[in-house]
Amino acid sequence: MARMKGSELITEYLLKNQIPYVFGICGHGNVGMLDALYGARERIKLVSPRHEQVAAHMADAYFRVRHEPVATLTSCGPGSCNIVMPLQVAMSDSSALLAITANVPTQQFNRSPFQEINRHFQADFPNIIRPVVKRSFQPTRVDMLPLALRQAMTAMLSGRPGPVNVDVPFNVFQEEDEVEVPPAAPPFAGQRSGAQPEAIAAALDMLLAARRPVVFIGHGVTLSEASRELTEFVTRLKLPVISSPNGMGALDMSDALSLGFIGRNGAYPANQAGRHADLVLAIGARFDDRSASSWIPGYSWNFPQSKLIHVDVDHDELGRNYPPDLGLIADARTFLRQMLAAFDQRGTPVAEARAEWLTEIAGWRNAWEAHTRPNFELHATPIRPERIVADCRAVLPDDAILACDVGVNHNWYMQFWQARRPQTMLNSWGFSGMGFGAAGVLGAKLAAPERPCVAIVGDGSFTMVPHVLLTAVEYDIPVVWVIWNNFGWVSIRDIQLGMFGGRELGTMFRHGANKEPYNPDFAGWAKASGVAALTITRSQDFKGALEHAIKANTPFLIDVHVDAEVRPPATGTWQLPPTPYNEPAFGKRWRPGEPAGT
Ligand SMILES: Cc1ncc(C[n+]2csc(CCOP(=O)(O)OP(=O)(O)O)c2C)c(N)n1
Ligand SMILES: [Mg+2]
Repeated sequence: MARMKGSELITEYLLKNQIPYVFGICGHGNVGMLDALYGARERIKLVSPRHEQVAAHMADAYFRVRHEPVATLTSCGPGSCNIVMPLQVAMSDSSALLAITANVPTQQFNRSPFQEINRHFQADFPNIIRPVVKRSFQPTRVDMLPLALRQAMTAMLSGRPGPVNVDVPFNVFQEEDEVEVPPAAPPFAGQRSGAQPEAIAAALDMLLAARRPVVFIGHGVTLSEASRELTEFVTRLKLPVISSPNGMGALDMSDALSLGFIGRNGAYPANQAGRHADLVLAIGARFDDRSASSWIPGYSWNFPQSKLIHVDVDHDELGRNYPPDLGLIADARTFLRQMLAAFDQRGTPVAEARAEWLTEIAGWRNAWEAHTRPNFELHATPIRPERIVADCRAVLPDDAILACDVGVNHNWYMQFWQARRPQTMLNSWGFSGMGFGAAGVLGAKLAAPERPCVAIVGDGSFTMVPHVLLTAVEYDIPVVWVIWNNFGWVSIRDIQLGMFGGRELGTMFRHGANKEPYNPDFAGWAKASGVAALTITRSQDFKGALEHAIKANTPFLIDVHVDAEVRPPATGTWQLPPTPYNEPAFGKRWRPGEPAGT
């Protein structure tokens, strides 16, 4: 036991869990915590961006890259309300961060002091944040902190990870008590669950009997760090692999067995294999609407004609969208190890049984390549989207990290990016919070300082968090932002064109009597902030600019003017009932034999 302030105890507990950073913004509510961080400033670093949203996206991205958590710190009231959206981004994609929020002093609860949320209950911030975190704690005395901190850290990192909140009243930071720093939480993925042996045997029976099997991997495989086991398993059993965005790279996507992403903006071979499979083995994937063509049979999947084995650590995901024929509650890596061991014991050869299916898939792949590849070679003004994706792949090393933002720009990367390694492509998939990529790239770079970190950000998304420029300069974080500048919220404009007969309103940026396209001079804006910048209007110039930006090793923005009228080919669908989906106008579904390009 030692006598210490609540804020000192929190700081010591962060350090005990080897948390190197707090991303946070000051306010009168958390100055006590800042004071303790000042005392420990040689051991833990505060990074203070210009908006709380950015702090939480940074923490989320940091975890996705390292699988080690950091904390955020926000003040009472508005400051903490600003992290609701990014917390749900983390929650939807199972990413961990410890959100320390400040509250008003307990002595003033219910008196409606400055910034108290109290119309229904005292110091009610936990009620605001409750749906967007795994758990919220509100210790109201210093002697309640050790238990709350230990439980918070454990809840955040165990099972399916996610954000957790500790809401601390002002006085609890400041008051002292005789307390002990609790033991560190078990490290992330230190405790793993396996499947029942009988279920493993049954899964293997089904896989070996299948004629057209396919594996569908999601973030669960990435989180479980099962890349090696997955690669060995699918290579030995000759299983083609479809990936959700956050599963990308768990199997090197240049591998012949990798079919890419599925759904409206998936790759044709993935949708073809998904809808023609007789057995789908889904591991750590949840069949959300965008990777299941809104669950309409025959587009991406064909359940119940196809059999389903579904493996997940979270029982809530089994059967949410498709009832599995065999459900296994297990950690992905443990499951794969169990399957490999069981396969070794059986010694059944699979090569011939798979030949026909793999040949069929190769045909779909060839048709898709023949359709799409020519556009990757084209130079055009304004720049064709494929060109940006191709040049990024050509320039970036395999371990570079791509922080993707939201919008049609993201659809192109979903469809065509080849992630070579796990945890190198960060996506706000489940919640699609604009600003995730632009802000997250800062957290990614702090997590992997030696690797190039590039954000692909729409012009609309970037203008939601333009102050990220200042944080990169203040903390010397050499990231690259590629602004995918199409002068509008084009993904939403395309919905208006496709589903509402072209009644475009509030989706393009314009000014003046002639309604000319409008955006700020992004490069000028960056330079005014101390960030190096280039504007690219000719596709010939982009590759060199990106190479230059990465070599420069300084915060860098490249404003790239991209053609808003070239749409990614649809190979599945995405529907919003009851609005009719006008296929020809909005993402025409491509079938082989149709001409290249749009
Ligand atoms: C915070 C937030 N607000 C609104 C949306 C809805 N939304 C999804 S995509 C999009 C437009 C994105 O525009 P931009 O970043 O320019 O990308 P583009 O589609 O033009 O490539 C909007 C407004 C969202 N996902 N997140
Ligand atoms: Mg845009």
